[in-house]
Amino acid sequence: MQTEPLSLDAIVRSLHDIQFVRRVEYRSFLGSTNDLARQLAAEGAPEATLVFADEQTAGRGRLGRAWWSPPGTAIALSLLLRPVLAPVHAYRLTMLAGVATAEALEQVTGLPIKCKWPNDIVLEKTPVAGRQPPVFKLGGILTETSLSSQAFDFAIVGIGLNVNVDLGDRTDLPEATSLMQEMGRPVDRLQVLRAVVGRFAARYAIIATDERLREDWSARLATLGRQVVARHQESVVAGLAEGVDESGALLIRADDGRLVRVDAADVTLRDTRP
Ligand code: BT5
Repeated sequence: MQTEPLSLDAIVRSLHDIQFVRRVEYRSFLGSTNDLARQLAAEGAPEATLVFADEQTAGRGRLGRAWWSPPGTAIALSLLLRPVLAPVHAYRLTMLAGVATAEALEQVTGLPIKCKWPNDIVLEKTPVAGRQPPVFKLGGILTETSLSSQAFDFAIVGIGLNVNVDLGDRTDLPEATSLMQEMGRPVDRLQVLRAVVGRFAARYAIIATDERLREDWSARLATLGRQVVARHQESVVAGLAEGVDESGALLIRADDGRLVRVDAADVTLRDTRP
């Protein structure tokens, strides 16, 4: 397994021709890159400050869930942004990060990378006869925002990716995979980082006007056109995932014909075998 730590120098060098990044903060380990980015935002750090950690000891997912980023093998990064965007469009940041990351991973590995509503980066594998194709999680996105008087004060887009992570011992994460596991060899983390930041920068430059963003994201959503179950707290909606609206909500055609708009939930593919 490749567990080489990176360094500030190596990261800065690999991003040298991507004009977007204005400051890089590298830590060999820290709690959560999103937390450090938030602290830097409060101290006035500029837009496009990149925080990168070789290991996170308290990486976070949504709803206070834990995100595992073991040393020297994963990507854990946060981008501090100060978007000129109406807060109602905040979800565009997660869509953008999803599309950019999927495009970047596909470019580096040639694997067919998909997104999974609302914030996952996944690999879809060949279906077993008669069953929905299995979806394996390669990474996740955690977008956090701070608003003041109807505008963004700042936003933080956190991206966690299993690049060379060995999930062999994590039997509690049966639907997780890594690029190394799928490629059968380690993948250069700097190459992945460079591709992700490059794709993100290109799309972020036009975030307010990018009319293809929702379309490109929808086209990559593993769950669309499939029978799904969306669960959030006590509520369960089952049906056909028909699309996503402008605000990123999932539109599910329930079994009784109603179109239900789902804002926040965990979605699983529904097993429709008799
Ligand atoms: C996510 O949450 O998928 C968002 C993860 C974002 C992580 C990045 S790393 C950089 C930045 N700093 C942070 O502190 N966070 C961001 P969610 O959809 O809630 O999924 C969390 C669930 O994924 C967990 O409850 C586990 O089941 C599973 N999980 C945890 N670690 C995993 C891993 N390394 N690979 C695959 N699945 C994992």
